[in-house]
Amino acid sequence: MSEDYKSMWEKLGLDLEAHDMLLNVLGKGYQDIFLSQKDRPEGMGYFDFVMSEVHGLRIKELMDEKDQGRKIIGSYCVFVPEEIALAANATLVGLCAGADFAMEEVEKYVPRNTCALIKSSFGFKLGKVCPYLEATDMVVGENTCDGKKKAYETLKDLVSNLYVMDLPQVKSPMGRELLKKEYYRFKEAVESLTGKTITVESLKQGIDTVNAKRKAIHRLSLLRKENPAPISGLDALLANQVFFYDNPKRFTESVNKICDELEIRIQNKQGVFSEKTPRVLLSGCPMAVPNWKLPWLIESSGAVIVGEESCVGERGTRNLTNDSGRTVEELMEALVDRYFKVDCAIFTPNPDRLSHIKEMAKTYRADGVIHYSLQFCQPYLMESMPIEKALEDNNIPTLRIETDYSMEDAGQLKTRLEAFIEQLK
Ligand code: BJ8
Repeated sequence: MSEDYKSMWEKLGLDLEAHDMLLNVLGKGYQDIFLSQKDRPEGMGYFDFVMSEVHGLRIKELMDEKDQGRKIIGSYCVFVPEEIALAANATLVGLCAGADFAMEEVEKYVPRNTCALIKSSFGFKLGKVCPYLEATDMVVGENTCDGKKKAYETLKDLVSNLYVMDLPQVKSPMGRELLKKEYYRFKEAVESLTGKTITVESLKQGIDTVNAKRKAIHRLSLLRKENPAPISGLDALLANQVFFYDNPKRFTESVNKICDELEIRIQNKQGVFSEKTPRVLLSGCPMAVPNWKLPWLIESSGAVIVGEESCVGERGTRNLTNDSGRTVEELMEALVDRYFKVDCAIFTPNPDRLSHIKEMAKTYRADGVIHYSLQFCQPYLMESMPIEKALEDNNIPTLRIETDYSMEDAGQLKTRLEAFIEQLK
């Protein structure tokens, strides 16, 4: 990394030594997990570049945007509408929370038995290693699971610009009304942060930009239904992860470029795994960068992942927003409609999620489903049991995995995965 970046990180208040350590681990992990794969699409070169510059060039771009008066908003959840941020001349970035960091310090703030994702968000702040978090003008937390809601009460003392969005827990007319009120409150907060009033044109443009990103991901997903699989699950997951922090227009172009290449691969029957490779659908908690453990273990145990039923995946991207509204109010209604369909496990009851898993298993021709929950994540752990039962009743073999970010259980997981994959064969 160049000296320029060092001074940028210093200005952002990062702990340079700890940050170097993180980048080294990240670089080594990326090398071992991604770059060692065979026959990757050439278009993945773009994502390799993005990852190599994830704390460099992209942060520099964000800092340049800030110099020009644009605001940066960080988010931990797919319920935070990027369309509203873009419409008010702000950039929305996902805050990763996909690795353990400064755990001893973290456990002074949250109990040991808190999910790894929440702990990681504290670790990145306390360890001073996340330039995205430090570059933000506003960080949005959301009242989703109990862990997150309570954690934000503590995080607000560590992150001075934390804004908390309330979210419904039930898909009722009252729940929809709450979401609508919260989106209007968020719109006002963003407008007052940027000093820019959202107009019909700017909101429509924000909607179209995010829809284009989602459409590109839909195109990529549909190509994964082919056999042999034209792209690995790891590479597709990476595209879904980069979705959250790359420049939206550039991201859309890059994903479409990969799709052009994959279409040619499909015509030539060229896959990354043989036609006989068992195909699995991964379902459950979101996998934030650099949480690649489980997909890596699955694909190095002889299966290919053909879809992700996850917020870093199809749960987050599946629906588009209707952009035909002619007033700000109509467009806001369309946003509420779109986001209210997200079937996160914090909702009760949550039957749409099961239907979606079944539908995905069929569309992507999966031979089985691997349900992934982070340890101590009550919503997804609770849902995993009835989901397993319902899928098995439908003759869809299912494996339930509960894990965290450490590599301690890698050997044990691999043994279970190999046995499951053997069964799929
Ligand atoms: S819409 S899934 S991104 S809340 S893993 S912190 S649920 S205890 S992340 Fe999520 Fe929004 Fe829902 Fe999606 Fe809690 Fe579970 Fe931890 Fe989780």
